[in-house]
Amino acid sequence: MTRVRAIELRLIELPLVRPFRTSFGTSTVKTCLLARVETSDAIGWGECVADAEPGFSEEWNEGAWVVIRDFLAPAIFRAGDVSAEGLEHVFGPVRGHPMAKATLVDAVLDAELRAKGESLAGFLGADRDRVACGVSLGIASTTEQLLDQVGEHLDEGYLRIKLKIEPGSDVVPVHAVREAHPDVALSVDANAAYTLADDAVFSSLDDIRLVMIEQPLHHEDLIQHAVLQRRLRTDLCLDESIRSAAGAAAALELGSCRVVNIKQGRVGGVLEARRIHDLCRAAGVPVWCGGMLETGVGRATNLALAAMPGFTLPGDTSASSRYFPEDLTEPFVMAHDGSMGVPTGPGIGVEPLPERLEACTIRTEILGA
Ligand code: NPG
Repeated sequence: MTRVRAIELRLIELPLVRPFRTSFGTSTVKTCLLARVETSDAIGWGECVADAEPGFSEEWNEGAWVVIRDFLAPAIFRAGDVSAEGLEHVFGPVRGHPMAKATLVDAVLDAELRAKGESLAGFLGADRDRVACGVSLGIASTTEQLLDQVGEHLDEGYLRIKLKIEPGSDVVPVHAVREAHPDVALSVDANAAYTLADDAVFSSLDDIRLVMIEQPLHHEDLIQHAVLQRRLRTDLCLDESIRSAAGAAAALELGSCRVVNIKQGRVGGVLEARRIHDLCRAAGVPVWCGGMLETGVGRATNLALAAMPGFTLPGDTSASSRYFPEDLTEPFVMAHDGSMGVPTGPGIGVEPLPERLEACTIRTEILGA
């Protein structure tokens, strides 16, 4: 148990190397919340995966800020001595907001592990020190540009290419990539842009030998995903639909997917992510580590998770250079074999570089007991 003395919240902004377009919008900068918790024993860092707008989920930066400031942080201070494991109970009266909760769960866990000198990967039971990396490419303006980008990333060594799709930009570009690279591990991510009425699109995609089709339908449509999964040979993967271990259990029971994208920041933090990993592993369902364009802080957290035994598919754990001209931490570099080292230091094993942190900070607020 430890006492949280203060929580420093920052809104930070980092330019992206290129705009990232999904079926729900285009980002040119990464803006996110970063929490630095100071406990009686150590400092810990947590990154919130919410975005500037509530497009991917209902949560967004300004909302997460208020939820943390007015509800989650006061609950921690009122509780007195806390542990990362116990925060689920402390946060019980606040419904939902898994991204805001993850920020603090991860930060308190980071502080606990730093105090003990234990790495997050070790704590989670990681069985490898390098993980296989894929890359997620945004919707391109032309198929030619997309093919260039795919070629560039394959040359760098990425082991799986994920293409964002939306109605009107799906079968043609994906087919072109498959023709150019017959043997590449290729997947698509629709970010919930389709309905069951898009049968023609799905049956064409089903012929392209994709590793998976990610989140084709609305995030609440578990039953409809199950209907679609029964129609397709290709595995469906759920992302936005899975917000907790209970949700993952429901999806598996219903047959809504055969693969799960685990983003710890989407499900309330690494402890809930571990529960999802455990239940998928017990069910023989492969999982992989998703990404939300995290800075080095969130990336370090994701890499530790991705080193757990059930993570059998390459994740969206790309190199810092794929996202930012300059990261917030020392950059994460991918080797030419498509693998990236998992941090080994205490906690998440990295910290923001002080000068970078100051340069990227838009706003700071210190919350105290
Ligand atoms: O490599 O971190 C990454 C990006 C992976 O495609 C990716 N993320 O829907 O999974 C997603 C998508 C995303 C990114 C969604 C940012 C919302 C915000």
